[in-house]
Amino acid sequence: MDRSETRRVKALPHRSGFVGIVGRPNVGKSTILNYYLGEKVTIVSPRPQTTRHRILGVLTREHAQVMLLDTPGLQEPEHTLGRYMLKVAKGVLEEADVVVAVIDARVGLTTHDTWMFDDISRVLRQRRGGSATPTALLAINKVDLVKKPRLLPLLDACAKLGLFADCVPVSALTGEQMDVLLERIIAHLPEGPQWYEPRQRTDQTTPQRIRELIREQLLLATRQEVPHAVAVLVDNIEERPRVMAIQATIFVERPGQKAIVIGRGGALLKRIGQLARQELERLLGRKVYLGLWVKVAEEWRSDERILRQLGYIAE
Ligand SMILES: Nc1nc2c(ncn2[C@@H]2O[C@H](COP(=O)(O)OP(=O)(O)OP(=O)(O)O)[C@@H](O)[C@H]2O)c(=O)[nH]1
Ligand SMILES: [Mg+2]
Repeated sequence: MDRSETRRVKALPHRSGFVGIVGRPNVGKSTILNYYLGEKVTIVSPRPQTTRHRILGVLTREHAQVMLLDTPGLQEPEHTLGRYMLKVAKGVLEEADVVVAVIDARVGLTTHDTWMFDDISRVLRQRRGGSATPTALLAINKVDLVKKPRLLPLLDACAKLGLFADCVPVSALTGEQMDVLLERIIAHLPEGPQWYEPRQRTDQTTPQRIRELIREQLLLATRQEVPHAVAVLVDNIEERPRVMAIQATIFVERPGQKAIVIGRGGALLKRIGQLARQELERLLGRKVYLGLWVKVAEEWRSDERILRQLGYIAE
């Protein structure tokens, strides 16, 4: 290595750390993670409260490893599942090196956003006493949906909050300014080693990814309260010579919801199964047979035993 090369390497230290993506439901947190990973690591839907877990997406670059953490949308919990989701999101604030708060450019700043900022500000203040110095960035997402003149006052208001090191208007759908956001994220990460093998993109197990892809199709195919009342459990995965056979149970809370999910003559469940199978074949890179059952588990969202069985509460 000659001298100029040594200088270049020194000028670019390797950075790594956890980046918590937080925000109200539906602002596009999961879309941001998927954009950077270039694949569907976490599911996305137009329904609020799509994400229910903390989901890791590892982005490996030459001089940085960014461990992106997708979180459930921040909102007042209405049941045990909601309390678990809030705990997960707040837990990420406690451990992230960089917090990316996301708001929806179309909606602007809401009271809920302000509550979230208060939470972020409190946690960061507490943590700044310690050895780590977390930084907060703001992503104003969905700018493809707003006209520039509307964006400027919002950007100004966000900058005036004094909480964020940078406020970046982005579109996770079109990719606009996403490189700028990533560059800002990396700039605020501490120096550190590569923690994950570059090949490892997420910490989710295959059954967890399967379950989420099936749930995604249920969210896309149903309306009103049904998407929120749905959970999926993978019962069995069997490697057969030409096909991977997957059996899964869909949980709903009421018999009426079961009827909706099944549809007239089983039509909706069949369609959900077909679309989920295509997603699973893409994920697993092989032919899939998917067997789906629908089961009513009354008020499962408030039932700790079922929540544990579904993996929403750690054992
Ligand atoms: N037009 C537009 N739509 C977007 C953008 N980012 C996300 N969306 C859409 O917004 C909806 C919600 O996206 P998600 O990524 O699931 O939002 P989330 O914040 O993860 O939502 P929860 O998991 O429910 O908290 C989906 O329909 C996305 O396609 C964007 O930049 N532009
Ligand atoms: Mg999400």
